[in-house]
Formats: sequence, C-alpha cells, structure tokens
Amino acid sequence: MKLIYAQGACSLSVHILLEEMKVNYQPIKVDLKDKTVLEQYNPKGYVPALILDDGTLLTEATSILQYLSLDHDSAFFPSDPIRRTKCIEWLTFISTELHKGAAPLFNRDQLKPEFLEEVLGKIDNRLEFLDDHLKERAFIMENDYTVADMYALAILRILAHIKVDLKKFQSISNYKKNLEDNSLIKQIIEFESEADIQDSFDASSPIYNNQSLPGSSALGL
Ligand SMILES: N[C@@H](CCC(=O)N[C@@H](CS)C(=O)NCC(=O)O)C(=O)O
Repeated sequence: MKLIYAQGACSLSVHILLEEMKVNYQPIKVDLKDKTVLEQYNPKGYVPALILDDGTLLTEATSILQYLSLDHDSAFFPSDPIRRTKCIEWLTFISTELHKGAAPLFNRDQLKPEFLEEVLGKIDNRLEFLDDHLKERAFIMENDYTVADMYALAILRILAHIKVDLKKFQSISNYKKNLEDNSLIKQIIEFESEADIQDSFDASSPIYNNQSLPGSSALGL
C-alpha cells in the first residue's frame, strides 16, 4: 500500500493513522505544485491518496480514514452506530466547514475586504463551536482518541499556516499542543519535513483498477 502525501497537508491525518495502526505501507512525498507527478498517482491532483496493493486508488481524507479503520478493525473509529455517526459528523465538519471553508485564505491578498471578513467570520464561528466542544473533553469523541482528532490536528495546522488566529481559542490551542506533543506525531511531522520529494512517477505503481464505476456498463453508460 502506498500513501501519497505532502508535507504540512491534510494527508498528515492518514499518515498518523497508518503509524498508529502499525500498518506496512510506503510513504511517497510529493510536491503539491508539481502536478505532473501527483496526477499520475491521483488524477484529481491532490493529496492524500492511498493506493492499495491490488491497485485500487482511494482518495478523500475522510474516506481513506474510514476505510483504513474498518479494514483494520481499528479502535480509532467507534463501532457503536451512534458514536460512529457522530465521528463521521465531525470528519465532515472538519472537511467542509474548516478545511474547505478556509480555502479562500490561501489567496488572502487577492480577496476583496468584505469577502475576507465574511470568510474569517465564518471560520471563527466554526472554531468557536469546536472550542466550546473541547472545553470539557480531551478529544473530540470525549475520552477516545479517534480519526477525528488526527484529521482535526492536520487541518488546525493548515489553518495556523494560513494565519487563522487560533490563539484566541484556548481549548483548541491546548488540544492542538497536546497532540503535537505526542511523541509519535512529533516523529511523523519531523519525518514529513525531512523526507525527499519524489520528483518522478514510480512506474512500479500498480495499475489503477477503479476508474470506472462498478456496474456502470450494466446500466449501459
Ligand atoms: N477533498 C480532498 C481535498 C484534499 C486537499 O485539499 N488537499 C490539499 C492539501 S491539504 C492539496 O493536495 N492541495 C493541492 C491542490 O488542490 O492543488 C480531501 O478532503 O481529501
């Protein structure tokens, strides 16, 4: 199995899960600006991507986190249906409200002041909700360290990188620091920063086998 990742990206969440589960995999670091290599692994042109040994390509962080957890019967994803749904609810919130909600801030200088204010206001609003939730809890799912925390950490680090002020959120700041102080997470962050970027496509990569939807031919599409 191969993990296609970039330093400081949301792929950190999958990297943490793979290491926590002690799974065998090959990490492949790419440069997000070099689409020629990245798109050969993932035609969508972004990370994370997971390529299974049979060639199946999995993309979208929230899906990969759930697949890996289910495939390894991991304790990092709740088994109780309500808790599992709550965990998925958080993954979705982090992905859509926080990660993609903040996407315009990557081009902050080009934003009209009113739009910038609107984006920052919404992000603050969402962060306030998370901050409130974390006031009485060590982790997003109370006492259980789950994939939601791995994903939250990756996205909070991205938000800090694009200059969203996290310091005013005390619970979030403590939570982020506690996770970053975890020795395994520290090692992964260090590994990601020191590893070499793969600047050419690894031709030994398995052939993708999931580019057409199952059953699509039966529908005559
Ligand atoms: N919908 C994807 C988005 C992933 C994403 O935005 N990845 C970023 C890094 S955090 C990326 O690769 N960006 C490069 C690009 O979009 O060109 C997911 O949730 O996995």
